[in-house]
Amino acid sequence: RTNGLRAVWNEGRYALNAWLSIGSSYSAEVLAHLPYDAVTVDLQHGMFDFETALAMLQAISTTDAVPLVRVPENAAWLIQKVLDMGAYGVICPMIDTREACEAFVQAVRYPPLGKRSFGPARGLLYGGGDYAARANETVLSWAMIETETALANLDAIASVEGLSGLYIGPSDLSMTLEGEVASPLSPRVVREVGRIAAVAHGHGLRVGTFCPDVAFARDMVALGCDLMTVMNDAGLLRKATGALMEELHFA
Ligand code: 3PY
Ligand code: MG
Repeated sequence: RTNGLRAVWNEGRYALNAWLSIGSSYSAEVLAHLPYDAVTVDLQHGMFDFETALAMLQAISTTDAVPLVRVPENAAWLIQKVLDMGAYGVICPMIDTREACEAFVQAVRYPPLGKRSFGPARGLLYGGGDYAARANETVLSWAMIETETALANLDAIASVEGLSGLYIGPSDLSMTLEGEVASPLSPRVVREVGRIAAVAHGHGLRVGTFCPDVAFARDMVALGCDLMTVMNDAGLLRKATGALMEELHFA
């Protein structure tokens, strides 16, 4: 199976990505049935375990949405496990240096490019018989840029061979640059986000980002962002329910 995100980009569109922080295969299935191009299972801040993540990935693959996973940290065993579960892309938080990025890419890629161990389990069921032969080209690797150190090492990180994209974490960028998560994001953070996008595209990488609100998402479209995550499942539930309560004059 090819990676549907590449087809989206070849059409000149940006991809819309859903973000799952709620550990439920049903809620994963509900969002995956909306016209999202990709759905990400968040094992960093999502409060659930591997078994639940597996069920969520199975639910996502009842649709054409591309299954992605954000791992809790840059550790080869974690990265390989979610790939074996059938993730077609890994988003790795807090990549600060070229060395960290190299270790990340090595965990995602089979030899000779990397050091991933063979045992693709559900990867084969999802990807098909030629999964392993094609994994190095189908599976996406996203390094999250969300610290001041990463901003200083941007070019070195972006030049790692086998990396697919930079994924921006505006909340942690705000924490690192401003000491708080301001809403809307400060001009300094917005400026750095623009710089990350330019460096990524300059290196032939894709740009992904989390968008806390629609206004920021519009700015990101203008910057040529390739993968946009606008709010997460919990935020959307809260927003829709709040809007309903207001409509009912209940609030
Ligand atoms: C951040 O904004 O820091 C994120 O990690 C978003 O997912
Ligand atoms: Mg973050």
